[in-house]
Amino acid sequence: MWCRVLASRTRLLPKACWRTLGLEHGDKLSDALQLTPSDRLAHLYPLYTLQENMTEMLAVEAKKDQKKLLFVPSEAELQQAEQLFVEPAGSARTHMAYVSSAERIDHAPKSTVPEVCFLGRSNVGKSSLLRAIFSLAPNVYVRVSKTPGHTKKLNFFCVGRSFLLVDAPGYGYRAPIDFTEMVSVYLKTRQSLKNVLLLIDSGVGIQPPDRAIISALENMNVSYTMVLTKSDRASRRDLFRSVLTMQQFIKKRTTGCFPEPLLVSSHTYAGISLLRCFIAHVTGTIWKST
Ligand SMILES: Nc1nc2c(ncn2[C@@H]2O[C@H](COP(=O)(O)OP(=O)(O)OP(=O)(O)O)[C@@H](O)[C@H]2O)c(=O)[nH]1
Ligand SMILES: [Mg+2]
Repeated sequence: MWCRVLASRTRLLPKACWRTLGLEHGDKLSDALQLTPSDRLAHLYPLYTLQENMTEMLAVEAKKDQKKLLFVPSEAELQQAEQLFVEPAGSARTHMAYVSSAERIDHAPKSTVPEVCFLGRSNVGKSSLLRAIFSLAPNVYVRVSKTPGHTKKLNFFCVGRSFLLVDAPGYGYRAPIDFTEMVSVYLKTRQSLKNVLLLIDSGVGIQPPDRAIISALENMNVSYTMVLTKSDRASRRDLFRSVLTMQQFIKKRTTGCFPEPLLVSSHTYAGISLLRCFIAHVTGTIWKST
């Protein structure tokens, strides 16, 4: 009962509630498909639902900025992407795994497959997001910590032979001393890097260190995508404000940024299926038909 009240209020289910509802994890698409249509929509396409429900709150000016969402794959496409992140039954070799860590680019694994890097301020939730993405592969362990500055190296993870995902150290507070050298050389020279997911805390918004990284990415002509994290912590009103501010920032201040932010929670798994599909899309592993 508590879960249902909470769900109808926030439309985002806390992780613990999945079990109470008789669902196993909450990170699987099949679990989300058992939710009521509106909860399912909120879980799978958080930005879409947020925009739909908040239209009345918008001032006329802001309404002009409302546009049709660009990345809305079908549930079948979400399912296809999810399969990439599941260990195939009976497979002799490990499909998904931690590969290695690098302090310098010459320690990085060979760049033979497309790659996506998770970048953002210390504590924004990079490692947690990778952990949520790999939640269907129990053999992959991604370290998460409450202490900012926990990740010190570039950590590489493979998803079959399809692509690599890279967990980067955070910038800003307690960043590694050699952060700029390590990460900027990586961003400049890594041929296989297809997209940087730039994580921004949805309750905090873009901060001065983020602006510095955004201008570096723009100068280096690196394609990147804004990902608003920790959506479970902010109210719907604040989330909506963050999304709107972000959309306006992307439109006015960027050229290399994907024109639509993604909204995720690594705790409730809201938006995780969509993010998996986005990664599969930018790495060219599956093609979105719509
Ligand atoms: N409520 C909530 N907390 C989160 C979420 N994602 C991460 N956190 C918390 O934020 C803290 C930092 O998470 P990490 O994933 O280690 O952050 P990071 O960006 O990898 O941090 P560094 O490696 O230090 O740069 C941890 O206490 C997480 O539990 C989320 O979606 N919701
Ligand atoms: Mg980390």
